[in-house]
Parts: sequence; C-alpha cells; structure tokens
Amino acid sequence: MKQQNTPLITDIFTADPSAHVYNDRIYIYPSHDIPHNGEDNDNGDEYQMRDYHVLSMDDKSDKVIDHGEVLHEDQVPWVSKQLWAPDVVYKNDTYYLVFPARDKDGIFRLGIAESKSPEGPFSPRANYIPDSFSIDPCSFIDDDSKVYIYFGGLWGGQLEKHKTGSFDPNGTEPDKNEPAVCPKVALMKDDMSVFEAKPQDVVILDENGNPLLAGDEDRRYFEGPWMHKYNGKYYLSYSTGTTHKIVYATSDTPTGPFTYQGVILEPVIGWTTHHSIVEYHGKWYLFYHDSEYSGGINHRRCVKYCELNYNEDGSIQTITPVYS
Ligand code: FUB
Repeated sequence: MKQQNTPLITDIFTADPSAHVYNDRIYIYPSHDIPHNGEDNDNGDEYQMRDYHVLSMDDKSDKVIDHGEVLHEDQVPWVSKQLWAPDVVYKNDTYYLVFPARDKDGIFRLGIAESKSPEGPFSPRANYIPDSFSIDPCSFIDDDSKVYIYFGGLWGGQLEKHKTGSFDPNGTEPDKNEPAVCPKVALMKDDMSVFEAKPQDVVILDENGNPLLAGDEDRRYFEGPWMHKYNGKYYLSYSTGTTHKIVYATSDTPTGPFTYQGVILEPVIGWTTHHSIVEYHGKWYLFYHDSEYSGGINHRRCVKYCELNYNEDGSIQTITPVYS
C-alpha cells in the first residue's frame, strides 16, 4: 500500500477524498484542483475544478491507479462551473456519483451521474436533484440499504444563504450566541431518483445537550460531512472551516441529534481540510488532503491517507498531521 502521509498522486492536484471499498480495492473519489494564479477569497472562487478523476489502490502494492477523467462539466447540462467535492454510493447494481456544482444561476446544487463500474466513466442526469442545494454531499448507505445524503458548506458553499428554505443571496451566519447553521440530511428514494422529503437539519449538541453556537468555531459545523458507523453508533465528522479541524459527533440514529465528541485531525497545511473514513481489511483509514506538495497554495492540494484508531470506549484518537 502507498506510504502513509504522502500524496497519492502528484501529476494532478486532488482534494476532498471520498474513499470506499469496492471489489476488494479502495476507490477514492476526489476533486481535481486546477492550478492558476488567481487570488483566494471567502467565496471559494479559487476552487475552479472542471472534472473528476477516480483513483484506486490496494494493500498488495504501492501503486495508485488514476482511472482518468470520468466526468467533465461540459457533459452536465445544468452546470455552469465548479465541480466540488463528490462522493459515490453503490446501490441497485449501480455506482452513483453525487456531486455539487453551481447551476446556471450560480447557485450550488447536487447532481447525480451513474456508472456500472466503480472506475466510471459516469453518465450525468440532465437536471440536479430537486430541492438540493449547497455543497459537499456525503452519501451513506445504512444496514437497511437506505441511502442518506448529508451535505452543506458555509461561505462559498452558500449554506447560510438557505436559512429561510430558499436561496437568499444576502443570507448570513447567525449571531455568535445563536445556534450554528446545521448541516443537512435527506433520505434518497430507493431508486435514487429524488429525495424522499425535503432536507432536514442535522443538529449537533454540546455536552450539556444544547445546540452548538455559531460563535463556537472550534466545534460548530462548517463543511465536508462524512458519516460512518462503528460498533452500532453513527459518527458524523466534518470540518470546522475557520479553525481548520476535522472533528466528530456521535448519535444512535443516522439523523441525530448528534453529540460533539472531539478532534480527529488537527489543522493541515492549507486553509481547507476535508476527509473520509473507511475500513479496509480490518483497519480503519482517514483519507484527507493538504497543500504541502504545492508549498501551501490553498487550491493546489494533494490527497493522502493515514491509519485511524479508536479507543476502547469508541472515541477516536486525535491525529496530528505528519509530513514527509
Ligand atoms: O474543494 C472545494 C471545497 O473546499 C470543498 O467543497 C470544501 O469541502 C473544501 O475542501
């Protein structure tokens, strides 16, 4: 298996890795960062991705395969720009790539593209999922085969602009002492066509049972949700954005409420941090990205991985980034 904490590949920049095990291999569905010399801003305009590649690896060799371009924005009728962090779910003998992008009005939506192979290529649907918005979809398939889509991201991801139930270009984050904006979850219909119902808030509570506050930037949700199940508990992990951590909260149900638990990954080099968690051959792994290889340029990121360990009580051991 590729050496831990080193870029999986370096001939293109990759970020936002969603890792899954299919056919005894780890498949990684990342964003594809495009180098340019534009400036960064709070709207995320520097993240100008136009296509997706699929990577895969196993623990028999150190070779990571880049399966090439599997979807390009020019193939998707509803998209104007910015193919951001995707994920994949396998159901109905089909691999569904769920991805965010701006529609023709500049509003982020979630779309679906399908393939019969985990390697793609993926064929996009003509329209985005009705009632979808914002970014960073994580598709979680539960033991009963129900598929939940968790999503949402503040600032460039526009989550705070949907507080009223529709897009408000002037929407802002709540005051510091008010409950934070929640990530969203929607159950997919079994045929993966549409959401069963409108997306719901995923509430994250503190140790006293109160919703995390908007001013609690060390713990409140910012973007990049991931869901996994361990010993019967649901673990929601996410980025805190402005404080650059990957943290997690747990619940006995997939829709919460969740209770904040702690830090999984301390800040990495680069502004964003984004991850996924996967079990492979009895070990757990964290896939993440950083900007080490580009010398700290925020929009030139590389996907890496390392092992993730649980304590006996089910808590996750905090990882401090290691550099090569
Ligand atoms: O890659 C673009 C955006 O940066 C993602 O959607 C966020 O999670 C952050 O990683």
